[in-house]
Amino acid sequence: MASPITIESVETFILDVPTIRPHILSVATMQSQAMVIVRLTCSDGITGLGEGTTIGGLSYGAESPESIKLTIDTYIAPLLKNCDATRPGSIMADLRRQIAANHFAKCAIETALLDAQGKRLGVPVSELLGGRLRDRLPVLWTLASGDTARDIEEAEAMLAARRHDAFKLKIGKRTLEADIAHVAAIKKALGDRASVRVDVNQAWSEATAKRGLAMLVDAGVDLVEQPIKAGNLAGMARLTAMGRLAVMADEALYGPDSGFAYASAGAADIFAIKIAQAGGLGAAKALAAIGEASGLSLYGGTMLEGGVGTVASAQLFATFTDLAFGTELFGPLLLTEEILAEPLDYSDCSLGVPDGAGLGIALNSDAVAAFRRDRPARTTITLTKQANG
Ligand code: MUC
Ligand code: MG
Repeated sequence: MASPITIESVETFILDVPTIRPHILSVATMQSQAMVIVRLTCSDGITGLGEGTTIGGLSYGAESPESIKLTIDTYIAPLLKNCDATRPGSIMADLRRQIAANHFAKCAIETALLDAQGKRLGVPVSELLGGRLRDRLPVLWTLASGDTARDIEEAEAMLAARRHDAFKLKIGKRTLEADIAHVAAIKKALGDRASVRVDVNQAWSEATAKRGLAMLVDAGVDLVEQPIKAGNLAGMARLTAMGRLAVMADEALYGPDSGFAYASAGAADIFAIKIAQAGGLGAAKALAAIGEASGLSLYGGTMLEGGVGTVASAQLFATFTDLAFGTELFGPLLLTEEILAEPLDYSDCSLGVPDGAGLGIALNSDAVAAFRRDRPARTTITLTKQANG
């Protein structure tokens, strides 16, 4: 019998890459993004890449870049020793049994396992997940500079370049009146040329949300994302039942169980599917199935991952039947540096899903070396001017 293919090494490192402008959410202002990259090397010489990325350190969720790396190095990597690398499903089932929560870390590992297995079999990851139904995904852009005029200018440039024709606005940090004025001005400027949506990132009380939803409808907004606390399922159900504006659940959906609870309670019209928040690609696929079976619409979400996590998400979203609200897989475009060897294909308001084996991507080693948090410190030599005479 041939000896099994095992995982020989698990390398993790954090990349810190600046954003092209401050990205302002109700929970954090991002000036850079920290991405945990995982590289598995298997005994057949095949490598797999994965990414675990969150937003704003610990301000968005329970895992930070540092904790994702620590979880993988200290707890997951030892469990991968001697595992059969050709069976990603079985490895993930074992990890779920032995490690509670830590969804982002698990997602990074599952992505790397699937990348390696896809390369081994010569098929894209989408084909390991049931098979893709499309080769391109609609992609919106988030306007989050915090300045109305700048956001309109940014949106006009995107429309002119046909890079995006749908925009998500981050609100909830200012007063309701100030937020609505901001949203209404942007929608008025863009008119029917663009779909405008808002994401409150849980910042409103239910009472504010009730007023806010009516005002957003009047402003011409198409949907509201996670207006109130994710834990307030009954409140989300009441807002959804108002039927004024489509309500999307995001932070609430950390896996199939929460999806089932939300769907059964009628607590959303749309599910934002995020591979990391859900606990990996398999868990995200199950979450999407629950949404679809419940008659909800799907939306492809992001944690503003870089190229690796974005492509992993795209490989899964390409298998969805319904993607009525498109995706927000623009993460790499928010960063000043390209960390992939080949930039992704963003054109015609959409992203091309790579069709090479595995994820179909490789890292740009120079960019990785330059942006690794653990790169050797640069030496600054200070020359002191000698006093004359
Ligand atoms: C979120 O809550 O949706 C996704 C796009 C963006 O601008 O922020 C994220 C997080
Ligand atoms: Mg959101």
